Amino acid sequence: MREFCLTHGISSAIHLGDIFHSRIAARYECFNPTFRAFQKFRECGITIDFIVGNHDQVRKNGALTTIDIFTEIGSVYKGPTHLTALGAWAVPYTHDFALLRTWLDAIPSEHTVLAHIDVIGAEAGAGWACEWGIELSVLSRFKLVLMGHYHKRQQLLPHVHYIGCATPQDFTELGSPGRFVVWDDSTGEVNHHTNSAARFISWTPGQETETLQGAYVRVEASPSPLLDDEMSRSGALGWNYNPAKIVRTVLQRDAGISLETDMKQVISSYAAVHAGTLPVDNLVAVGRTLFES
Ligand SMILES: [Mn+2]
Repeated sequence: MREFCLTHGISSAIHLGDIFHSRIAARYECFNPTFRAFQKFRECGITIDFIVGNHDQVRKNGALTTIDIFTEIGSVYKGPTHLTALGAWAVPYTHDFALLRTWLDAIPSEHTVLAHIDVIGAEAGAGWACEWGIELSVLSRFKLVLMGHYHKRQQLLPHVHYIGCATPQDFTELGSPGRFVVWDDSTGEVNHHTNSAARFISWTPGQETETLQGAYVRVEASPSPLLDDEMSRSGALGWNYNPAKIVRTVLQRDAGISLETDMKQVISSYAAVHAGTLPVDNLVAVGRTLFES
């Protein structure tokens, strides 16, 4: 994304929250390259600012965050903040939805809102709609709303978007590429872009192997050393064998293991592998130039 900003003359980037998954601590092998990646924005003359997400908050009141040290690089928005140069407001996460409502009600209608918030009825995880947060109708009066938080790209209204996460985290994001958004703050135009972050894909023996390079792969087959070799040769970052079938096998052997628990183990093992890369989420670039996808 930094390269994209440089080649397209974009001077400002804003992270919409949830840089790391852990609320308490980030592993150094994860933190250091992530911090470095953001530092490079500044070194290239691009401002980079951060809106605090729920995963960035160590406690519910949001006073302490895992990204406090990012203030060395850019602004870290822990409360609603008017970004006067952009005519936009930064709105961080809060668990207190009554407070969130007062924050939003104080923002004039002609403004753009960049936020990390729950919207009732939006798709929070794969296939389940959020039952808490604010009503979508609260957002309809704004000029434009770009939100982080939920990983799936969603357009709730013509001008209200969850932009989609920049780094897919697990197999619930099967086939989905990492994303960012370019918002032209002079025309209001929004363009969605995909990036080169590792994808989670499904693969069946006999299919082309080019897509395996740099991907996390769910192999739709029974485990085999031959397929292990094929995954290694093809450059897959990690793989597993049709987890649903494995779960059924385990259940037959030991009725005490629940399907839910086993699936969580399968998914979290990939999340752990993936944590060694750059789990940056929800980036939005802000510029005065229009681009083609
Ligand atoms: Mn979040």
